[in-house]
Amino acid sequence: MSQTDPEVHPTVEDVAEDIATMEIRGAATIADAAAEALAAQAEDSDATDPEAFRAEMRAAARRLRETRPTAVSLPNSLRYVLGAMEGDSVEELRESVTAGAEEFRTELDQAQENLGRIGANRLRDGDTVMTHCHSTDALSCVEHALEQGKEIHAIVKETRPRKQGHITARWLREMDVPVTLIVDNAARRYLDQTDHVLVGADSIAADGSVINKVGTSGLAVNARERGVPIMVAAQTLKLHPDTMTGHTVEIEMRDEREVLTLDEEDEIGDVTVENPAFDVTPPRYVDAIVTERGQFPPESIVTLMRELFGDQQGGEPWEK
Ligand code: RUB
Repeated sequence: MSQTDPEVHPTVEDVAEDIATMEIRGAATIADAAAEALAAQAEDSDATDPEAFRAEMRAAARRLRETRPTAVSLPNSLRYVLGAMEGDSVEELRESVTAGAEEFRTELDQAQENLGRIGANRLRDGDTVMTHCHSTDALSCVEHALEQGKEIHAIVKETRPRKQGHITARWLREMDVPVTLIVDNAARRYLDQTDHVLVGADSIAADGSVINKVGTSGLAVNARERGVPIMVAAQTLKLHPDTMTGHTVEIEMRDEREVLTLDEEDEIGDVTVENPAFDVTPPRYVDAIVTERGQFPPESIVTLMRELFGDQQGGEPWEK
């Protein structure tokens, strides 16, 4: 935060902290929480003039933006809500922000539902899906397949180092899906029993590359070699507009202590630990990107991006 930045609301501070520490995690959930935090900032602001109010909103968005760099759903959410901000008085501005946040959150839920219905059509009765990490978009496809009366089985990768596979296993069990939990290294062996690899995405680049939890790219390469189709469930909120103009997606590097505790390091000796949270799966390893607007071969996702973002250029609303 710069010297001149106004104070941000405690809710924004708490949400930012929870996103950074992964209490709130997963691209869609992060986007939803960020929109809600902006609404809290607007509702409780005691700014008396419109410019002070706008400055507060920008400071709140900046604070949320700096938490995690890879999931584009976060800046897309902030852009949506700040883009809705309009009016001449504080009251008008406040109302436009809270209405924008509510609309965003409703659309997000709706998109996930619609995507789930489309993705479910790819799954047949009796299919086994292999999952990596925990994706609410991916699980929406399973949920809708079950609603269509299909029986689905799941092989769930543990997903080191944070073990988000446990969250996926819990959600699937709540849906009564039979779950086999495996360590990440066992994935190739179990691809023989898998009908679809089903993952989510944090960002999708204009060339159709999929940025998702580290390990996704290795899984996709192995799946392709075994002839297992790879399906990415990603609502259009995951499309990264900056990649249309040549920017790359920053891969978050997380704390080494997620991989190696101090005690473990004492035993091993001094080692360098690298802990990238995400990786990039090239489009040639992806069979379909399933969005709420239909399913796309990865190479054609750019047409959808042009339609959605047009020639969108220039700085972000929180950078003004
Ligand atoms: C989460 C992750 C998920 C995507 C999609 O990583 O890689 O696959 O965010 O999730 P982390 P969703 O646990 O590091 O946040 O479909 O819920 O948006």
